[in-house]
Amino acid sequence: MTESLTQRRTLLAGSASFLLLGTAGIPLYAGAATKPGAKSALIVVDVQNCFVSGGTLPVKDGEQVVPVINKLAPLFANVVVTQDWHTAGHASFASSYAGKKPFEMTKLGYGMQVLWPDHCVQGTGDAALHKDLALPTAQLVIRKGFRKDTDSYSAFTEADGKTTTGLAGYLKARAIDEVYVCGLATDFCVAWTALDARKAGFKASVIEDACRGIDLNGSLRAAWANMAKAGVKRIQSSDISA
Ligand code: VGL
Ligand code: ZN
Repeated sequence: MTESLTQRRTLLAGSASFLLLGTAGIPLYAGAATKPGAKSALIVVDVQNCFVSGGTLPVKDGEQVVPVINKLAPLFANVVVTQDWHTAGHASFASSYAGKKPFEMTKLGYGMQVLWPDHCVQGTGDAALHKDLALPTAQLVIRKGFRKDTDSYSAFTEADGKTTTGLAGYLKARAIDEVYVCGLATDFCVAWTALDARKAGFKASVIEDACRGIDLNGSLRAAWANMAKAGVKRIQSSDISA
């Protein structure tokens, strides 16, 4: 056997877990199987009408997460659901500012804010959970972004960086130390939730195929990089077993 072939064999053996490739040759599977336990919670982020086709801030293919999440949820003893839940005239809406358009930025008291189309207004059908989302075992619904002057992508901490939603306290009081995050959108509410979970001391994984992203000016790539740096695991729904 030539030396280069030996080296190649060794290399291949060393990367056995990366051999399942997607259509673009991108690894589909790079993690070990994981089994959620009594201390694990699934956090289902913002699977609401506003973020799917026909909604006010549709995420491309957003509705495709629904069957994936419905299949995952029974594998978890603890399930938490979130809803983006804004007031009318919310500070994150472009329509609240003269001369501002959706997807532009503005500076608010707590820092830079992306301005969005009006979306997920409290009590509207647009803010309701997707009708096919089937989470009969979910135990808590966290609503966020309900203060007119403050956005909240994260399910843990509002955009001012200090006001808590109470979620970390709830999970800790229930001895949960690990969260699996899925839903919409990967690069905003899912990523901010996973990053804040790490800050609050939880182990955190994001289930990639149970999420879809908005991808505004490279935000999806940046979100995955930030999450990797913070120790958030990037996994697939097929990595999770009962
Ligand atoms: C979200 C933008 C604005 C999200 C919420 O759920 O990711 N994105 N509000
Ligand atoms: Zn919002």
